[in-house]
Amino acid sequence: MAQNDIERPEGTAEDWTIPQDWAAYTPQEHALWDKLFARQAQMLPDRAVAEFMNGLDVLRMTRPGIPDFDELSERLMKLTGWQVVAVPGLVPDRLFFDHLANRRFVAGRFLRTPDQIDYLSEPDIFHDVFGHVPLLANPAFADYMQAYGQGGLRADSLGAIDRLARLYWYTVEFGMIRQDDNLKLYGAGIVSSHGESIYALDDPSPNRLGFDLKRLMRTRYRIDDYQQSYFVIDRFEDLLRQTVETDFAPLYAELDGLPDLDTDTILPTDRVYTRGTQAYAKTKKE
Ligand code: HBI
Ligand code: FE
Repeated sequence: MAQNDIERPEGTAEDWTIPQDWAAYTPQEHALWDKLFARQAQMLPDRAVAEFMNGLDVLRMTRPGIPDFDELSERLMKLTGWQVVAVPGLVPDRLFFDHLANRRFVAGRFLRTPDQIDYLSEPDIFHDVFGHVPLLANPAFADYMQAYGQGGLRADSLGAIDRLARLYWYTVEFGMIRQDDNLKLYGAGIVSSHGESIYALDDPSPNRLGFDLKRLMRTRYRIDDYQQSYFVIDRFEDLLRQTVETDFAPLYAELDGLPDLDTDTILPTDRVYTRGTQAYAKTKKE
């Protein structure tokens, strides 16, 4: 989803960052973070990619309470040169890419309320920090995120942000990976969601297809419900290498001549891990 038409809120810096103001979190908010954390930490060890679990550990995110961005940044800086900075909410695309290109991950500082435990329309601190930050401790993934930011700045000048956003969606947000012959989760949108962490791996509904950069940039996505297709990579290094080595400008031009693909389409050329029944999506249609 392109975010270009939003105005900078009062009290934010030129780059839209704000202080996290860690001391302002209430005991109730820390307790809600702990509850969300415990629920995911219990289920993810068998489901999430080993690098994600390792990130929680090396960043000391397993300690109770909402993490302090300064502490996270200090640890990340030593490991991969990344920082975590607070923003009030969604920021314009160009700025988002610019932060990534400079190894700054922008994170919401607000926490969902108890009645929004399972559904949110804007990324909160649990999604952004629990979901995204652990993998920034992994060198290949950390480099991929920076390369994505640099690619975003170029895509912006080529009018191709919507295409590139699909790459982010199907990797950083909803990506799956093959590890020791099993499918594992790494996308932040999945691992920060209790329901989707189960659905993405166990449910017979969604397609699970091999990652293919060009194919994926033709594929629409759903922002309002569980995904109908997930794309599976073999290793983070592949993602990084393809993103760095591919010249996106001719690719965008080529894609302009091809039709978009629906969220549930399977092509004859797809590497199919699971042919989904789409039963879940069908229950949502009147
Ligand atoms: N802003 N805070 C925030 N978080 C995001 O994930 C985000 C954003 N702005 C734009 C954006 N994502 C996407 O539209 C880009 O990936 C294209
Ligand atoms: Fe996200």
